[in-house]
Formats: sequence, structure tokens, C-alpha cells
Amino acid sequence: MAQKKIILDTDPSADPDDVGCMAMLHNLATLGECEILAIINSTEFKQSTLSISAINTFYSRPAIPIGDYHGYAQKVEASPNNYDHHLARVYPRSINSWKEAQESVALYREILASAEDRSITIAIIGTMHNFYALLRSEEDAFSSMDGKALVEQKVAEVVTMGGNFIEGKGYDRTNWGGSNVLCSYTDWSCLNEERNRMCRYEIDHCPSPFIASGWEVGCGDYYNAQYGNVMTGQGLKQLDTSHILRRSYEYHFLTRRETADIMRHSNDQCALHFAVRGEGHNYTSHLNGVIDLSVEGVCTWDESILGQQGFIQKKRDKDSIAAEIEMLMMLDQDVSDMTPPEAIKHLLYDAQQHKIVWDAATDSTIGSWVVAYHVYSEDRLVHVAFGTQLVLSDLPMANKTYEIRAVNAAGLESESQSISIE
Ligand SMILES: [Ca+2]
Ligand SMILES: [Ca+2]
Repeated sequence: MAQKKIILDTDPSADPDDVGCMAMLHNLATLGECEILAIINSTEFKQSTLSISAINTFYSRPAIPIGDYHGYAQKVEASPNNYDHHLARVYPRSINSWKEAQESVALYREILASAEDRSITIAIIGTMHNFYALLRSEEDAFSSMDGKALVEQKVAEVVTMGGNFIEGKGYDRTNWGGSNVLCSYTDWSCLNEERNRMCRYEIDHCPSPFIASGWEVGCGDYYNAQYGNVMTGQGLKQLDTSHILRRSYEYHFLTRRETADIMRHSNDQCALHFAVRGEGHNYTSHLNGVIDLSVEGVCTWDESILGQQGFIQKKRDKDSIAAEIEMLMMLDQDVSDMTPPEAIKHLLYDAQQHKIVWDAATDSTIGSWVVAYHVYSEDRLVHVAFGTQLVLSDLPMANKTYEIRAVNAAGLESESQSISIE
């Protein structure tokens, strides 16, 4: 199975399927099926990024870069009824405040700028804020390309949880800006004009393949039972009561009803499952057509027009997919990497661009990889780079000698390589 390089764009707060998805992502990484380049939050809640940090720390990968959408008018406190609030309060983590997370567009751009062409899979299981801002971003110190050009060159595929492709046409809900037609059975605010506008822009402008795992894949029962709810969570009762995944699910239900039944739909997990493993024996994909999302939230699929968009459907029965997903959520093999990565090579000063550049370092441990580079000057950590370049104009002091160490997901540093600039 080819190893995917994944950036997960998530909205952990009101629904624990995001935690189920992050647990599954960590376990797939442990199996060597993917590397997690970053996890990026799209919510306005201060605790969401902290909960991501708690999850990464729980899975012994505290150094994975965390991004955060900073475009909201203000960041607000999460509801104490939501698990992100709880995880931030109870579990150890590597960042102390949402302010320590990287601004999402800058993080996306820094990672993409140093990536090999068409090497990255972006899995969006939250709202579309970050990817919208990325597509609209301008040239910066990391890359002379604008957001669309950078995505076109570096991103192999965007897989998103959203839309509704029942019989090729349906009303969307939640992530893509939904429709109030589907809100009659719930008090959720499905129709959201801002999300709808952003998602329509992304569908129309994404220059890389854009594949949707529609609402009916992971969660078909609410509106039309014949499409099958992929329900997971009850198996988590076998985990220790303090396990972060079990705690997230139980906390979610404790604040809403009771905790005997902690089954939840698997919308986010189905999208990631496909993003990492592809069709496999679980999904069928319809590719090379065009999706249209209307202002009213009607989602239409047209395969008579050649395009780069597509959607997936379940190929197996819902319970078989649910069993596989729940197994991946709970795999929990030991992931702690005790050996540092290799040192970087070919460190060079690019005088024209006023940058230091190097070749990507690797870690030979299965389930581990290099996530960042620590830059030291006079024995002090002065910068963390998320790609293979150091933009010197970003640094506060004009020091002359820099030492650079690769950092793996476990947070272990390689030996230093140093460079002096005259
Ligand atoms: Ca989600
Ligand atoms: Ca290692």
C-alpha cells in the first residue's frame, strides 16, 4: 500500500467523530500507511487546537504541527458540554494556548512549498475555512506561487466530508453549508451561507482532484435509512476508562443523555478511510466529473462534463465498514519512537532569496517521520521550520551561524548541521 502524506483539516468540538478520525489517522500512521504532516483546526473555539495537541500527545506524537484558522472576528471559549473543552482541561499537551498553534494558511503554505510535486493528500473533515483561505492566498516568503498554483503543483488529492450524492443529486448539510430542508428533523443550524459560499468557491477553483465523501456515506439514516449509517463507538467501552478516545465519546454523550450507548455516525472516518486507503474493498469512486453546489445547498453531479471532481459511495455493507473503522480507531499499538531522525544534508545559503535551504531528513522508524526542523543560534532555539527552508528575514536577529536539527513526530531531534553566513 502506498504511503500517503496527509494534512488533516478538522473541527473537533461538537461531534466526537473527529476524535475517532484522529485516532484512526494515528493508528494508520503506526501501520506505516501514512505520515501526518499537520493537523489543522477550522473552528472558532480556543480549546479545539488544545484538544488536537492532547490527542497527538496521547499517541506519542506531540511534535506534529498544529494549525488554526485565525480568520474569525474572535476566538471564543468552547462549550463545557463539548469534549474539546474537557480534553484541553484534563490531558497533557504540547501547546499551552491556541495562540501557539500556527496560523493555518501560513502552515499550509510552508509545508506545501517544500513538498514534492503532487505528494500531499488534504483530508477536510471540518468546515472549509482553511482551504478557502489557502486557495485565495498570495505569494509569500515561502513560495512565489499563489494558493491555487501551489495546490495545483503539490496536492495530489483533496478528500472532503461533505455534500450529498444520493442518486446523483441531493441536499447538502453541515460542512458545505447545508440546506434547511434537511434541518426539519434536528435543531442543528444546517444552512450556513458563509460555508456555502466558501465551498462553492472551492468546488469551482480547486486545481487538484476534489473528492467528496457525502453525508450519505457515513451517516445515511437521519434522512433516508436505506443508505445506511456507519455506526462506531460502542467498542471503545473495551478501552481503559481514561483512554482519550473512549473519554471523548463518553463525555460527548454524558453531557447530552447517558453513556450506555456511545454509538456515533462515522462521517469523518469514512472520508479519511478513503483518503488513506483509496477504494479498497469498501468504497466505489465516481471520478472525472463536475460537482455543482447551489446557493440553496443542492448538490448535483454531472459526469458528462470532464472535470477533476468526484464522490464516493459505500461498496460493502455499512456494518462491515463500521467494524473495520472501529478496529482502526482502537488499534493502539505502541508508537513511541525512541530513536532520533537522520541529520539533514546539503545545507546551503541562497543569497539571492536570503534563505537557508536543505534536503528533507528522514526517520527510519516505521510510524515515525520528520515533522519540523529546529533552528538554533548561539544554543538558543530561535525558529521552527515546517519545510526545508529558513527565511532569514523572518528571524528577529541577524545572527551569522545557525544550527539546524530535524525533529520527528515524537519530538526527538537529530544531530545538528551548522552553516555560517558571511
Ligand atoms: Ca468533523
Ligand atoms: Ca526514529
